Amino acid sequence: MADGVAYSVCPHDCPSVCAVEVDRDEDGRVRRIHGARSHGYTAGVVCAKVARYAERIHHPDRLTRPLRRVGAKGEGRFEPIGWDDALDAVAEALASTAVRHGAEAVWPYFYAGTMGLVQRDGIDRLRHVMGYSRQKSTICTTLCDSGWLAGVGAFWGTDSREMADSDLIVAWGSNVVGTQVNVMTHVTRARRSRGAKLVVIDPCRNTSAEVADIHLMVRPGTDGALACAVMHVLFREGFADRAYLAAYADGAEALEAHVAERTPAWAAAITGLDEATIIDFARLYGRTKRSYIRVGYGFSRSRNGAVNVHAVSCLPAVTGAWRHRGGGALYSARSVYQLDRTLIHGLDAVDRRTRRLDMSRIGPVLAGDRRDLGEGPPVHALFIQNTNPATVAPEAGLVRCSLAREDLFVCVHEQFMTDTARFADIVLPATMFLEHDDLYQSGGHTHLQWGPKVMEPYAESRSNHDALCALAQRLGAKHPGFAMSVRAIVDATLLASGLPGLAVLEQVRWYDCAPDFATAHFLGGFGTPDGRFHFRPDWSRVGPDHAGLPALPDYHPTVERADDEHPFRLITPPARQFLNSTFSETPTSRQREGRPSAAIHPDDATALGFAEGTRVRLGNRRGSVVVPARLEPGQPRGVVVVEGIWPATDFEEGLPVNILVGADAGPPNGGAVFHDSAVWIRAA
Ligand SMILES: Nc1nc2c(c(=O)[nH]1)N[C@H]1C(S)=C(S)[C@@H](COP(=O)(O)OP(=O)(O)OC[C@H]3O[C@@H](n4cnc5c(=O)[nH]c(N)nc54)[C@H](O)[C@@H]3O)O[C@H]1N2
Ligand SMILES: Nc1nc2c(c(=O)[nH]1)N[C@H]1C(S)=C(S)[C@@H](COP(=O)(O)OP(=O)(O)OC[C@H]3O[C@@H](n4cnc5c(=O)[nH]c(N)nc54)[C@H](O)[C@@H]3O)O[C@H]1N2
Ligand code: SF4
Ligand SMILES: [Mo]
Repeated sequence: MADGVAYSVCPHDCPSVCAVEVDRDEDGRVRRIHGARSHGYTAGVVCAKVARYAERIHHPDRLTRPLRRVGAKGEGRFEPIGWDDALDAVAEALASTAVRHGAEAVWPYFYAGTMGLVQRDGIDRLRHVMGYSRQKSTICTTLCDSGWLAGVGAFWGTDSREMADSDLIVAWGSNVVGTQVNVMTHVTRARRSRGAKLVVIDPCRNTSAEVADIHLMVRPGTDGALACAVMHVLFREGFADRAYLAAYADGAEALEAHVAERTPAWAAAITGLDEATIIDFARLYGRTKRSYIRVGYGFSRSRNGAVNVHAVSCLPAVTGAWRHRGGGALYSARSVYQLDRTLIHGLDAVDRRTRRLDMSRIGPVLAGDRRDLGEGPPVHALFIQNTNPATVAPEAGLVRCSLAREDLFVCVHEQFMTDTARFADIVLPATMFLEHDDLYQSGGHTHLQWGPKVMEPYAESRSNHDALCALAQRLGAKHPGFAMSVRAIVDATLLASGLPGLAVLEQVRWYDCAPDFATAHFLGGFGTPDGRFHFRPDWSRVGPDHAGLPALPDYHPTVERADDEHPFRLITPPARQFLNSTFSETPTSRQREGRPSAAIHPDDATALGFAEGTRVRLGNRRGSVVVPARLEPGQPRGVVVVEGIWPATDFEEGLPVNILVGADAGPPNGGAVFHDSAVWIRAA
């Protein structure tokens, strides 16, 4: 393969899905990764951790060979074996589990370690052909999806590049500087050319809040109250666009009467913001036609998250901001692609009667909770790709004891010896994105991109697709996708989707699938059945667990509330130098992040007798962790923040922060509640 610059796509689980240029040395080793300048959204920028990708792809601890467990489960002692022996052992374990307990006792478990469609979702093809348990993939987007679907009804919105034409950009519950840095490129353009304002709505004074013009430091889980009070002011002070409401929305009169009671004073008591701050923000939002809300995930990760997201999605419908260039909102653009995913996922082989297991509830599922298993068998075999549940899943304490069950077979296909891989019976080494082909879509922009293999696989690593095909052959799983290369699957998928094939995509690198202005702004109607924005959602269309959800946007007080025993609310946002649990192995990211800590308001710390660096124990009925305290004036009192999904091994007692997070499925359709835990704090 040629030296010099190679073109690809960042595969990590991030809305930006950057087009990248890989600078390699004469030996073909990665020197540095740059953002593609000619890509309208990437615009030459990638985050620092991916720029330093040499540290990850050439890391001395990368897995090189398949491994078989020789120590106790979770102990991390393995011996090398050959690929054939490893695949035989996995196939034998899956087949014998299916014979003894039924095919549903096998759970292929995956998420978005790579966002490449073939390498990420091909595991579904094996699942469906074999009749293994299906997966409800709730760990990230489901709560936000539910809230957005309730009112808007479709997954697209104002083009992210239109932020450059906005006068007011609101990053709502999203740490954009840390989690999707490219947003800032477009915010900066708007600031330079139009003097646009950036508002950040977040309990933490994080880097995004630092660079914002206005930071609204809400208490976690209270965004529904803030949104209602903003709407109160919008109606009261004449900022509601009544012509727009009449033409495009349903339930506006009921909403107006309802929010008349939701005053700024009412919201101030709930959110912790001043009444005047709420009114000022509402007026700024109301008088700015070109107002753009970038809807983040952070404020959805609570038990009332779907209600909060719906409440926020009502704002541009009240002001009619959708009508204006640079106005409206974006949560995710993922439905603009309209790809035919049959071949990738093996949708022609699905039996919809097969049970679906909720991935965020992997702890209760593996522990045999009947609410999850239904009438079906316990799970006796896991085949894991692209995710690290021992660290990242809720109720991680239960996940970890369950992964150690003697009657559970675990295979983990990974790039590193993660916390989860340590629990495996068989570990398989995986390629990284530059070592395999794939097709990428994005939530943060509208480009469908081709990311080719530009280097040979490291050591004995194999791609997810290759491992699945080899396993399918041993299991007798028949499907055309298992006999095709990734290139052939991508070509067939593009053609089946009515797009030019791979030969063309390869030349142009990306197709921009952006809808026209009127479609993007829902000027031909919203995605709901009647084409109107719904202030009064039919939650029963969104998910089964809808009983008790409020009829109109509201503060829905179902969070895990602080009480005398658990006086603090814990939030656990991602770290800038990590990508979920990834990059926690690279030296510079580790050095820049330091170590896990608990950010506490200085007044709370004083009341508890803590100083900077005091070792504290955070706990609740699910368990406890020990971390140093960090005094942080830029967050509300009564809130504690543990940033970064650090590996268990970085905590004093070897248990990750998610042991404190509940595995409750957020209504109405499930979803993990990472920012919704009540804890006590004591000196360790
Ligand atoms: N406390 C707390 N917990 C959280 C969150 C939070 O905010 N706070 N966020 C949650 C969210 S939103 C998410 S999405 C999850 C994500 O959590 P994870 O799913 O664990 O996310 P990643 O770290 O992106 O990727 C997981 C693994 O995929 C591997 N991988 C990458 N590419 C490939 C490949 O091509 N093949 C194979 N076989 N493996 C590959 C990586 O090495 C990595 O170990 O975490 C959730 N957990
Ligand atoms: N650097 C980096 N980038 C990432 C990731 C990463 O781990 N590191 N993870 C990737 C993944 S998988 C995802 S899903 C996205 C997530 O990216 P975001 O959309 O940014 O979502 P979160 O990171 O969950 O939370 C964002 C912010 O929400 C705040 N927050 C918590 N609770 C509330 C609340 O009740 N109300 C409000 N208003 N704010 C609240 C948190 O303090 C945090 O600053 O980022 C992706 N990008
Ligand atoms: S992690 Fe996100 S911001 Fe960083 S290069 Fe990848 S897609 Fe771009
Ligand atoms: Mo995520």
